Amino acid sequence: MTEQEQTDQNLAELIDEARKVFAGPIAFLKSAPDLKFLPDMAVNEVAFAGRSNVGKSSLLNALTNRNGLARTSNTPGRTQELNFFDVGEPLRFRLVDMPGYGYAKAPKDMVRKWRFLVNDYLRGRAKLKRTLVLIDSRHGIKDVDTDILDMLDAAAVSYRIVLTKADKVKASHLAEVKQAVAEAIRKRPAAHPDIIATSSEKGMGLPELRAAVLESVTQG
Ligand SMILES: Nc1nc2c(ncn2[C@@H]2O[C@H](COP(=O)(O)OP(=O)(O)O)[C@@H](O)[C@H]2O)c(=O)[nH]1
Ligand SMILES: [Mg+2]
Repeated sequence: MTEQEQTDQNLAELIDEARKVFAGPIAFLKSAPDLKFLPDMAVNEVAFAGRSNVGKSSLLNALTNRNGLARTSNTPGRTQELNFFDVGEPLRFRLVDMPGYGYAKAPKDMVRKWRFLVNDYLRGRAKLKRTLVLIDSRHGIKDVDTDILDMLDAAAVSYRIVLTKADKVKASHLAEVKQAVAEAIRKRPAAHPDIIATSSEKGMGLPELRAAVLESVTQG
């Protein structure tokens, strides 16, 4: 087998295992409105972050094939707490749904809140292996996203960009946004270089994202 064939086979196996893990038991554990309510650090964690309305709840539901796992809503800015979900039985890892930021009616407050979150939760959480930062495929990285990426870099919190709602743009536009985002994160120290484009509506990129989540929690 060539090296490339080996790499392809490993990825295919990871994707297959990730599919099974995400099809298995996943349960809401708890909401933490405040950092003193955080659960124990029993297993590794992956956090989901992004602007309000970016499609975070939809993506969590699509990844886990569960419609009501994370509440989707058309009222942005409502989720204010950290929501923890247990994956696997026995427990393998946790997904963490973070509050949306950049809600139009209170951008300053949200950014301030995020500064606390990054510094107190994300930076101090030894079991947090990666934060997925969701970016809308139609808009690319906005100023408020840049503020969050700056905080993550400063706090040395490993993150990876996930494009959402890819079905809403033409393939040519998606390629341009991907290129622009790749360029924007190239020199960012805590950014993973690979970007995954997804659509919760059409299922695009979901097998790859499940694999990326599994990979990040499996290391160390
Ligand atoms: N076309 C399309 N719409 C989406 C997708 N993901 C989310 N949406 C829509 O975007 C809006 C916000 O989604 P939601 O998951 O509640 O965003 P959140 O605020 O980040 O949790 C809702 O109206 C969703 O139906 C997607 O992949 N494709
Ligand atoms: Mg939501």
